[in-house]
Amino acid sequence: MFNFLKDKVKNAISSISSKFDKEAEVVETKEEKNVPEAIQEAKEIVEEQKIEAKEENIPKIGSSHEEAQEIEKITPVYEMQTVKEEKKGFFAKVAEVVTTKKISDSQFDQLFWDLEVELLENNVAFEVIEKIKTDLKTKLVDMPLKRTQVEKIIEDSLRDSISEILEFPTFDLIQKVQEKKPYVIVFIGVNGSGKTTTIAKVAHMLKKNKLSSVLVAADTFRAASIQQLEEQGNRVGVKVIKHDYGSDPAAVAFDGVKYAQQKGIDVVLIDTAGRQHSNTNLMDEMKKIIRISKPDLKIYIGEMIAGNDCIDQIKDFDAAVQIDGVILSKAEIDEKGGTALSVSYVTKKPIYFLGVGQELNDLKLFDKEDLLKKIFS
Ligand SMILES: Nc1nc2c(ncn2[C@@H]2O[C@H](COP(=O)(O)OP(=O)(O)O)[C@@H](O)[C@H]2O)c(=O)[nH]1
Ligand SMILES: [Mg+2]
Repeated sequence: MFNFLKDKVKNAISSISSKFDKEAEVVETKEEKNVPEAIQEAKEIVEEQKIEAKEENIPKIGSSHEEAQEIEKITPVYEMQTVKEEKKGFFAKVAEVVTTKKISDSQFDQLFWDLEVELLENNVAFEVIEKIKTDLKTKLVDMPLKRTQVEKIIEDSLRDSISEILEFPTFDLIQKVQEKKPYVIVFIGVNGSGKTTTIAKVAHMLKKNKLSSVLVAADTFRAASIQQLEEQGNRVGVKVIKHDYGSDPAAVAFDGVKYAQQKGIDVVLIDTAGRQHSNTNLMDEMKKIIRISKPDLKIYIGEMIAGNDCIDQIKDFDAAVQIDGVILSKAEIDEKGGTALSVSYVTKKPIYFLGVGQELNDLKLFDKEDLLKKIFS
């Protein structure tokens, strides 16, 4: 997960850098040198003149020992003279020609292509690529650069873009659920995205933080789902509220909330049936569950491996029931990682957690800094 920058994207960056070197227009600019550089240059001039002086003025004395002594004698004199004579001139002479290279807008598009392909293949959505591209353009196009700078500029720009994309307020579930009692969370998503498993992980996390919870089997669509939630409930050691298979999910949700109120349970976790946004009946049923249970938080569970599909689903569910945030499951089996960027940038929804396995502890807080470190280490 999130190692997409390590290999192929890195290669794409070096390839941009070498193409830049080959294809960019050469720009020669006069550059004023600063004082330390000027002094260094002055010393070099003195050295050159010393050599010239030796060659011109040294009397032809027989032994090399005498010759050396003679050089010793005349050198300081020459050095002083030269410095004196040239002193005024040094600073006038410090403008020197520097060769850099720059690329045009259309050249940039060509060069960026390699990186664009890699990002696309890593599930980075088109909109995100456009942002990365625009950010990078301001740093590369029409800017006179030395070849050695290019790779670093691209990497830094990419890091800044990603950091900006993943910028959302910190989320503290444990603190949040204590704002109200019972705190109601409904989990939404397509079939098999990991809703039931994630609910168990959340219940486990709450339990570890000494908060009680009840699971609600509002997925009455399949008999197996109720059973699956019960198994998870047993695994964590929390109660499951259920009705019969085929009954009204909104009624179960209502009962779950009522149960929590009566028993003083801290958090209600409502499991819902997987549905496709295109299924109007199921979407209406979802809206009913929400109207009745009045959740404090609506979390979309999406699969990291779903890539761009995940984004379209979030957009549609959000249009129907306004999602607060996202948990991306199966992050540990995703080699790419671009989905997180895409979800965050395109849907503007915060990513709360990543599901990183099937065990109860496999729920990791989504941490931007940690992620950036992993990507760019
Ligand atoms: N590897 C991996 N598998 C997961 C993760 N979360 C869920 N799963 C598996 O994905 C499958 C579907 O999960 P489930 O919770 O039943 O999805 P639901 O239909 O949305 O309720 C199950 O086999 C889970 O064990 C995860 O973070 N990593
Ligand atoms: Mg389920």
